[in-house]
Amino acid sequence: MTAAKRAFITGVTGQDGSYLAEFLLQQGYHVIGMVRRTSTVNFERIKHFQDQITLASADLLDEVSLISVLREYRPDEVYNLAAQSFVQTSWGQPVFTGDVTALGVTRLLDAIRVVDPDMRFYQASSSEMFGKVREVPQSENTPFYPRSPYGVAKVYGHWITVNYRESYHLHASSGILFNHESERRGLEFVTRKITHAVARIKLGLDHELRLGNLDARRDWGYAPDYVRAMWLMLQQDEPGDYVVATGETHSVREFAQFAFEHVGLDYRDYVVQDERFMRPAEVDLLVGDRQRAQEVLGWQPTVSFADLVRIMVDADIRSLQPSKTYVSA
Ligand code: NAP
Ligand code: F7E
Repeated sequence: MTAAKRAFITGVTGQDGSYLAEFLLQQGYHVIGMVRRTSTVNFERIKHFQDQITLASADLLDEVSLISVLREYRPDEVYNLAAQSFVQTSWGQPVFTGDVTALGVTRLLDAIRVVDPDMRFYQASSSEMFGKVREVPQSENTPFYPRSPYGVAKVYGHWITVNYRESYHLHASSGILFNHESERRGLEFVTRKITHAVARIKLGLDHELRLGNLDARRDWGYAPDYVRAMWLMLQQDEPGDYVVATGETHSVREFAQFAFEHVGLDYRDYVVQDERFMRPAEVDLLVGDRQRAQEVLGWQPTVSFADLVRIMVDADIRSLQPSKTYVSA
């Protein structure tokens, strides 16, 4: 009997890390999830399968900690999903964002190089690298023009991955993933902010939703589909870069409209525009060309935009229902 493959995931407590860990468990992997020290436990997204994975303590800011955990667990595959991932915060904390989201990638790649260069590596690159887009739709060949410290940090992470692949012959791949959402999305991101507010308004717990730019357009998919693409990249004989996207674009306004309509409400009665949520520099339009991922990896999305909105609104209503009962009692 062959031993189970070992996968090491940074960012396992995040949206994508939690779905990827579940996916890899289903594939028979031994999953090692890297967690950083926090004053309170932050395992909300992984608690339902926490007993099936190994947790390893380390931080992307600390290279020695990365070398130690890789030495201890000797994974076959390393998925780097950890980051300061909220674009808005990256203007307030640009140096910190660069340290984690950009230099953190070098620390992890170097740790692999030192411990065992045969480990396969996945870097969570982002459509934010396209920023002020040079062409529509965006593919692997579209030049980057990032519009935030986060986007700039991701461009660094992307190129250092390419550089270590070419310098040290690592099996290092970069997934240029467009926005992907779910019921596990952080509450600060616009989709979840909307669906959570819609649920609260429907249940009588709130009366308005304050948003920034309603005209920004994004290519939104469903996160569980996207973690499958990460895994497929590391199963290829050759490493590479892949755009992962639905190929459809919708505005924030349309997302809000669909979400309110799903519960029989009109978004115009509740959405208020608020300068506080506007960005110093905006990414106006993202839409990805996934041809390469479809042809080489055989990947395509399974959840439509309308279904994504419905899944998220329904999940938020379910999660808030007990508090409604409590409030109205
Ligand atoms: P997320 O929910 O914000 O999760 C980020 C994860 O990174 C969390 O587990 C967090 O740990 C961890 N982390 C942050 N700083 C760390 C550090 N210094 N050391 C170790 N761990 C650290 O992000 P996500 O949406 O799952 O995204 C996953 C990755 O894909 C990120 O790199 C993101 O930038 C990138 N990405 C996301 C999208 C998208 O649409 N979701 C699209 C393209 C690329 P704590 O729980 O302790 O905070
Ligand atoms: O914003 C607009 C905002 O914060 C989407 C991250 O996962 O995807 C994500 O980055 C759009 C922007 O995601 C509000 O101005 C309007 O145009 O949900 P978001 P993001 O910035 O696209 C990429 C691919 C990543 O890699 C990132 O890690 O929505 N918007 N009003 C708002 N955004 C927020 N957050 N809040 C608002 O009130």
